[in-house]
Amino acid sequence: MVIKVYGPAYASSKRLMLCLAEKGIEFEPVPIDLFKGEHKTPEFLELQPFGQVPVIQDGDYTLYESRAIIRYYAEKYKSQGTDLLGKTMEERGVVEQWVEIEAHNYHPPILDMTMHISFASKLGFTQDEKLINESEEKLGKALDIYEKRLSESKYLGGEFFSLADLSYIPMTEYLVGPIEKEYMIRDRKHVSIWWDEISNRPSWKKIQQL
Ligand SMILES: N[C@@H](CCC(=O)N[C@@H](CS)C(=O)NCC(=O)O)C(=O)O
Repeated sequence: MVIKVYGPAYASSKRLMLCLAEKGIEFEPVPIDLFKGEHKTPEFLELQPFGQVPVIQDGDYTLYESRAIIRYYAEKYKSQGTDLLGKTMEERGVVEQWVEIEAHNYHPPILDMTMHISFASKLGFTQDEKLINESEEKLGKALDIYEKRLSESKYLGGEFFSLADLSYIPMTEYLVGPIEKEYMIRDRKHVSIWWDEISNRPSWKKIQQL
């Protein structure tokens, strides 16, 4: 049975589709238009009561929260495709650490900048310059820590590509693309090399073409 991925156009959904692509798992994207409020219909709320994408349906199994979904498939298909978790419990711990850091220290400032730089006029709210500047400052501090980490190991989780790196790709794409802050990556030598490495993976090229 092919896995259905609801809301493929958005960053959090791309995170999980990237995981499926690395694992060589087939999926079917099901478009959900947030601008038309399709995530708040009674049918969608049956699937995801918080009214957010992504959601997956795998047969009669339904799951939401992109990071829960990538952990689920990385474990379920551990020996298929790219091993995204590490070989030992200790490697796994480090991978999980950087996935958590992405969720709490990286995604939120980029989301705030994206909303206020790219979507304020479309969604009808006033762009908040103060929030944009504060978010950039927060993100800069996080990136300085990544720079140090990546001067010590090739990838965030260690010497192997893992969920720790994969989980950063969709939001970094916003940063270097629509919100035009690529200098935040390029000003940091090791972060810049890491970004070139991970964003050139065939899995990401495939997701970008969807
Ligand atoms: N923690 C959730 C966040 C999901 C999320 O923020 N989804 C956004 C699109 S990327 C969304 O559905 N926004 C619409 C809304 O919150 O009303 C996850 O990782 O799955």
